[in-house]
Amino acid sequence: MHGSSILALTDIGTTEIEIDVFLYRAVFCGQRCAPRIQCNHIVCMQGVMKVSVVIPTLNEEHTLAAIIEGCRPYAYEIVVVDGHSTDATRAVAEAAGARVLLDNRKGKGAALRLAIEQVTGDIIVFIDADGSHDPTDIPRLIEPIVRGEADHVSASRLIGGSSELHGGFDECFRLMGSSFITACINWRFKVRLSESQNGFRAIRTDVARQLGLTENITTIEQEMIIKTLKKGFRMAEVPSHEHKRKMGYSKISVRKVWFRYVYSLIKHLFF
Ligand SMILES: Nc1nc2c(ncn2[C@@H]2O[C@H](COP(=O)(O)OP(=O)(O)OP(=O)(O)O)[C@@H](O)[C@H]2O)c(=O)[nH]1
Ligand SMILES: [Mg+2]
Repeated sequence: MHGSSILALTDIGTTEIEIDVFLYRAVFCGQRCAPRIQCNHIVCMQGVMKVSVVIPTLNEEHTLAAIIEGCRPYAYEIVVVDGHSTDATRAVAEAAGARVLLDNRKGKGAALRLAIEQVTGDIIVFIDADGSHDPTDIPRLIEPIVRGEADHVSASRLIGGSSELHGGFDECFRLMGSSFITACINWRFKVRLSESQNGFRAIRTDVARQLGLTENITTIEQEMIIKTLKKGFRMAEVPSHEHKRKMGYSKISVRKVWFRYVYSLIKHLFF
């Protein structure tokens, strides 16, 4: 039954896709399309969907090329939004064939907001450049959107595991803070998410543009989730393992920004 339900579609635009019409499940054609960055479309019951992968970067020259390579099989376009890196990040991005945008120096949130306005795909996948997220999880991440069951899907390291979130006091504080914020969101919207801070997420482009996002820093992650729920869009989660940052340095100092998380949480939850 399964085999007979697979419909082979060729030459849709510049790509080849096979779609399981019973499961509405897109099968990516990574190897065949790998050399070309703007070739992948996903055919599903909602028509043809294009994935724009957005990678925010700030001095990530060591890990960026591998992330771009990893995302390429799933991406119609790859957009790197750079925070005026002082290393070779932009050169690496350009050499890998990504489209490069410069943010307004206000932070990762402002960078993502800029990209949301600029992408041309139907689904945006946000992924960090430090090697924490696994691009091979992209099909799983977008599947609830492709199946028409969700508008916004967050990867969860709380169900997928993390090699980064445990051990020291900093990690302990982050885990407690992030769990508290998630619990507040769950209580306010009567949902049961496991996490609210993951930088690896997929969202329909039209939905992202309707959210009216305002955060300039990493508080954008919780703002995206809260506004998705507040506006009645459908939120989903999938497990994804969080790896240790492979190279470079963390741009977040919890001690310096924790009050901005609390302020942003109260503001977006209740006002
Ligand atoms: N464009 C842009 N990207 C940024 C900025 N700050 C951080 N980033 C990128 O956003 C992603 C997440 O930043 P990280 O420093 O890894 O933050 P994090 O993953 O929450 O924290 P760690 O767990 O400590 O790594 C990385 O790809 C950064 O390069 C910024 O101001 N502008
Ligand atoms: Mg990181």
